[in-house]
Amino acid sequence: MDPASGDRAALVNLGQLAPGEYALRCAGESRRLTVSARPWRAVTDALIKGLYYQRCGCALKEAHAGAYRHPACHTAPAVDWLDRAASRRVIGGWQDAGDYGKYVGPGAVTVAHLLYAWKLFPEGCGDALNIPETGSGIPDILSEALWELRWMLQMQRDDGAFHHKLTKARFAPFIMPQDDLETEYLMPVSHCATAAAAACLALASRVYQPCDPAFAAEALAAARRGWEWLQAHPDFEPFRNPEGVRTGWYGEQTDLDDRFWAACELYAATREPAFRAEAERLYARGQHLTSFGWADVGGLGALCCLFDLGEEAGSVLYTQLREDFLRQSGHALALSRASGYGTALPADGYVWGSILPILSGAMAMILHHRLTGRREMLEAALLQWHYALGLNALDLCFVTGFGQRSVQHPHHRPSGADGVEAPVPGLISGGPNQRFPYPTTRERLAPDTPPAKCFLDETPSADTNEIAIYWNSPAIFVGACFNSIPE
Ligand code: 9MR
Repeated sequence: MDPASGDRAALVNLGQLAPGEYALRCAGESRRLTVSARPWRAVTDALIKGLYYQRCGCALKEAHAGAYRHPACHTAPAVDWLDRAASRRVIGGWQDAGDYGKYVGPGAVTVAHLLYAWKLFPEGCGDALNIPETGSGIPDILSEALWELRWMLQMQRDDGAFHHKLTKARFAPFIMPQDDLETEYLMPVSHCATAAAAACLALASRVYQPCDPAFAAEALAAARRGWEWLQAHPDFEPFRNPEGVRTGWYGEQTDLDDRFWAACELYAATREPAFRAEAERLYARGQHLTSFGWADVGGLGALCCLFDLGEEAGSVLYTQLREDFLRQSGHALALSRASGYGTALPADGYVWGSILPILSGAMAMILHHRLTGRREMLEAALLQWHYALGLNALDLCFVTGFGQRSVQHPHHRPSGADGVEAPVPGLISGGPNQRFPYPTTRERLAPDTPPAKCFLDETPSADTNEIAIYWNSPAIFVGACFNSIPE
């Protein structure tokens, strides 16, 4: 019994199959199976390319985007929400999700997933993605991340703080990005955005040092200025949408996890003991070391300590943190074992964007395996990847453009407005959401619909079927891992 779906699930062992095409028949239904040694390259590459399709401020040319080409969008100067006389051009970045907003914290997390995917699994990330920079000598995944990083630098205010977001006052209707001409505003700064940007830019300064030293220096200087602002503003103030603003909130209860991540990355980038002391102090406040999402970034700090700094991090940030990490990541395995589909989410865990905790669990188990070699961790992590690709109660591949049954109507403005029948490929849907559905979704589902089936493959359903950059990115991390496992 699978508690989250009410399904009876069974595991069929097909034994060893030679590469080729097969049909699997059961109870009058038939599915094609492709068996190959490297089955996930194309989908992982497409997930990276999916971020290219989210690029803002530039034309997507036919040579790279095919039927999904469009002219440049969002090139007008942005106005400061708090000082309407002030405006400046802020160009680039990725559109966050199905809307055209750009948000610093979620962008920082997305970039971090890409940079760590590349650091840990370079051979798992394709380098022939047909983006404008392909063939430049810089790996495509790093070029794609730079698109966001260069935008992030422009989101910093003179005093070092980062604006929380660059959005309009309201979400656009379902129009193409180039037709979205209303004023974009630099919304107020926030503690969480500043700390996440500082962390991400410090990480980027190390990653890009060999290929773009000028950018690396600029990124580190910006990270330091962000950190100085945080030191001068120790009291956390949650971001709130100003009166009249209805775009994404990304509100948080604390910035301790963001500051922890920033202290770790700044220590890794500079080796200055003050950053380590601050990271140790923040770690002692308690961190969720297996959270890798936009709201809780403790796991990114752990990634930095365990896999970049290693034993150099010292007894607290390595030895003790490692033990803590192994214990916390054991939770994902227990959840996976309790699920009929092996999904590392409890029945009451189907939130908006349930794909995120599921893929976060996969990341935690992958890292656990890397630290200990425990095989069952990797096997359970693989089940989360399978979940994303179709081993789930909806019998649906959540990545657009892949599989025999995949999401067709994501809540994604270009997919809805471009006149092309198929959605933009390589985007992953947030998936079932039982906890905070729209009333309109609730109405369309039977009242006893089990959590793992609270999903509508319908364009208006942002609550179950939106896409987001920070859902693509953990999938890229996980895909890159499984691409690089030796046969
Ligand atoms: O991913 C966010 C999810 O965790 C929240 O529950 C939800 C409602 O506040 O918002 C999600 O983020 C959305 C953001 O606010 C605006 N852009 C689209 C995002 C994905 O749905």
